[in-house]
Amino acid sequence: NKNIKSSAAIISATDLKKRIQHHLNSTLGDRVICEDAYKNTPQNKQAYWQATSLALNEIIIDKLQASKVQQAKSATKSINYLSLEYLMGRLLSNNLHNLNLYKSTEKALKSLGFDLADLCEEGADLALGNGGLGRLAACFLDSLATLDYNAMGYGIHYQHGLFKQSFKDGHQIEQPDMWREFGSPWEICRPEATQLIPVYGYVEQQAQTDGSLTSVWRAGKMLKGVPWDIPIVGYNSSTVNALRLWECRADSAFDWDTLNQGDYLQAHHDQVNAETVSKVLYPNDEHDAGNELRFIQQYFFCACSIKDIISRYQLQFGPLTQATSRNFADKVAIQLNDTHPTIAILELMRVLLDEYDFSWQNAWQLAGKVFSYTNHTLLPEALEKWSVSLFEHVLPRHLTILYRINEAFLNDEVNAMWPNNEAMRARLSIIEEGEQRKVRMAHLCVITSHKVNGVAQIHSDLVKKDLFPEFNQLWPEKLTNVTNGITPRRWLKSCNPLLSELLSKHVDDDWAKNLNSLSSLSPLADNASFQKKFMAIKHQNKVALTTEIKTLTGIDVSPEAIFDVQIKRLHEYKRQHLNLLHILALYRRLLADPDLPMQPRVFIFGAKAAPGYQLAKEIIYATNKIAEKINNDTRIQDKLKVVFLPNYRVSLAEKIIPAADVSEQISTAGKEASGTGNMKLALNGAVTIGTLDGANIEIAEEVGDDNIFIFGLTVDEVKALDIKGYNPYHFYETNNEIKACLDWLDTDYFTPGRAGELSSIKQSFLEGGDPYKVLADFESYSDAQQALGVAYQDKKRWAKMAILNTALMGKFNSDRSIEDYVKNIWFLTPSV
Ligand code: 26Q
Repeated sequence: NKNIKSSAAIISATDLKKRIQHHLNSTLGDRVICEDAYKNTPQNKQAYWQATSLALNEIIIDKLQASKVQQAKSATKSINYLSLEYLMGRLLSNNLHNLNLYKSTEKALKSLGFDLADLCEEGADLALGNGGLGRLAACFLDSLATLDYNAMGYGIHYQHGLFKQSFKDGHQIEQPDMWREFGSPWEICRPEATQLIPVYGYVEQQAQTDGSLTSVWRAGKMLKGVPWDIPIVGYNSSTVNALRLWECRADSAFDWDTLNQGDYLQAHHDQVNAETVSKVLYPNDEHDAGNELRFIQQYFFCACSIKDIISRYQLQFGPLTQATSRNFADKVAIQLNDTHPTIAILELMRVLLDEYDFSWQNAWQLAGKVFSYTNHTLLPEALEKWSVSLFEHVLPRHLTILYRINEAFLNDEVNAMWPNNEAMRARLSIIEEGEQRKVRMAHLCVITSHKVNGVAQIHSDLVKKDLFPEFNQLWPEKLTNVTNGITPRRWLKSCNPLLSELLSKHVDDDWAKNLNSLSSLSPLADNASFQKKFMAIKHQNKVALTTEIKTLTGIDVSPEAIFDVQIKRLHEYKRQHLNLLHILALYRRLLADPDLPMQPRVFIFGAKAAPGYQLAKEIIYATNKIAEKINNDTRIQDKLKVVFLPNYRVSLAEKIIPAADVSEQISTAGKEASGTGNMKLALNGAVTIGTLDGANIEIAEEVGDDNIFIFGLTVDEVKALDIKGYNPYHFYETNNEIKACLDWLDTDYFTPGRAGELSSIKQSFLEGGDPYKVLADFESYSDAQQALGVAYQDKKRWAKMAILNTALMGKFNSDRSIEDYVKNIWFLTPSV
């Protein structure tokens, strides 16, 4: 094993150079213009990026094969992670770091006249996800390979990932993401693992010889799933796993021969129809979009993955039968990343019953052993419900299985605990009765899974107490917590090379693996010379971001200012508009007193709004308009700047995070399940201003109250306020600053000649009832901001806080999260 591990390390710069040149000349068909004048054209840089990636992927694929052999030999249990989303970002730099080939590749490229860091910028982000949930999946894949676990990620090979964002006169414009218009050097197509997926049609009752009836599904249409594998390279480990993404195509044999005989053009239309299934990622997060295509996406990918899991199992361990089903459960675990892949449960049941002749009892028992489910949200609008009629239309056989699961659950388990309790049956049923009957996907997940976890302690507590109290009564051991984490490889080692180098000088251990070892820096937090070095690096990163800001927006900012960062999807519950309201207040204070003593501040936003989320788009527009006014107002002497960076994504996060002084984590308490940006920013030495919500609570526990700025209502206070009846007008009428700032939004001050354009935000606070308690938390937030500004001016105090934040983030290594899953939910052993 040691040999596999070190094989990459011994590849020299000279060797790498040869490999890169080979791909330039052969694979890419000599696409490069060699004359010096053309050397650094975009076209050439793209070609060199591609050749470098191809050369690297060749090395990676060798390791992938070796890992497969090793995993087969060790016969270890595998984890199959099912997720509709993976936010992988760029792969080149990360893969080089994880293989310990960054330095030699840098050298190889230098001798060819190129800068590696510069070339890394050529790669498109793999943006096959919306936000937190998708990025978490990517961090988990990194950790699984790093810890030598046998893991496969399953997802959809979207032709278009999350939309690209630009601004036109302050408004968000969405453009399609073309990440693989000309292919991607990281993908391997696996035609031999293609799957055929039935869909639509009807169920027939067929009499058996013994007189019993069985259900036979006569499908109306076949889809073809073609897998593309993206290798996942562990950090300093011998394991390379795969992310397997399914592309949907028409099953030409089926459609051309049986359905469309003689109708050549219709057959082509069917092909186009099938391709829409994997065409585009739904850009809604935390909101159920509920239409047929999304439903078919979910089913298509679940069905492909379940078939693939079974066929991989059989290839290694022999036929799957009732007799061997125990072995299957010992070798296969399946994790559902939220309810999006719930149909995998029904599909496994269907396959076992209809294709492997399992009894109901055996199939149900097996499903319970293999599946577990992660809940990522408590927001009611994000809890998936699909109409029974849609289910019936698309998956008639699965619906009959679902009914049977529900019946058994209600009659056996619910009735035993709450005998003859109709209200309880209605509450816990997988079917929600009403004008339109609906399937509650989360109920099916909880009823089936052996474990259900939330993603931070407080969130998991709320899942037990508020979301599923009865399920928790039924099965007290089932609901549990696994606090999220982030990979320190991407979110420190690769994105912040200057800080990484400093840390490596002062920490003996390999901190990128054992992040807890950074705690040995704590004594240095007071050390003047270390403080100086640490803050000099922060400053250098800020200078780099200053340049980026200028390029992207044309705005001049000073690296001497506080860089205050809020980067995440745009949502009312995340309260970007609380931040904005406070900016308005600061601006007002400065206009009233231009000599107000205040450390200059740059407020930096990055956020995409779901295209159909009107208010979110208006918050973006308002921020851009207010920024325009403030940034050009000479009266306030550059004390305040506001920057909204367009097209926030993983690769932009990697530039912003190392340069952040302040991390805004200001969701209404009880609404943000965990957050993971909070961890990334703190790890890079940003100080958090935040509510007692999600993982902020655990971050505060780690760094201590002196090194974080906590404000606002607690979960219990929010609940109490709701019971008492929250009246936002109270704050509007009694707080002059709030009133003035909100009334400002009605004027044309920020939108000359077009008064009222920003009024909807004010309305959401007043007539709209301020559902996320922005006005209630405003004063407390403003006070915390004030205290933070004072703290920043004490250079030593601030440096100490920043250092301690970096030093004390060990808990939030995603390797720790994975080990929690392994010990309590998956029960894996490493394959090396
Ligand atoms: C559902 C139905 C139809 C269409 C879309 C959706 C949908 C898609 C994405 C619903 C939710 C999501 C994404 C949720 C998400 O990203 N949640 C975040 O998960 C992170 C990782 O656990 C947490 O840190 C965040 O707190 C949580 O908001």
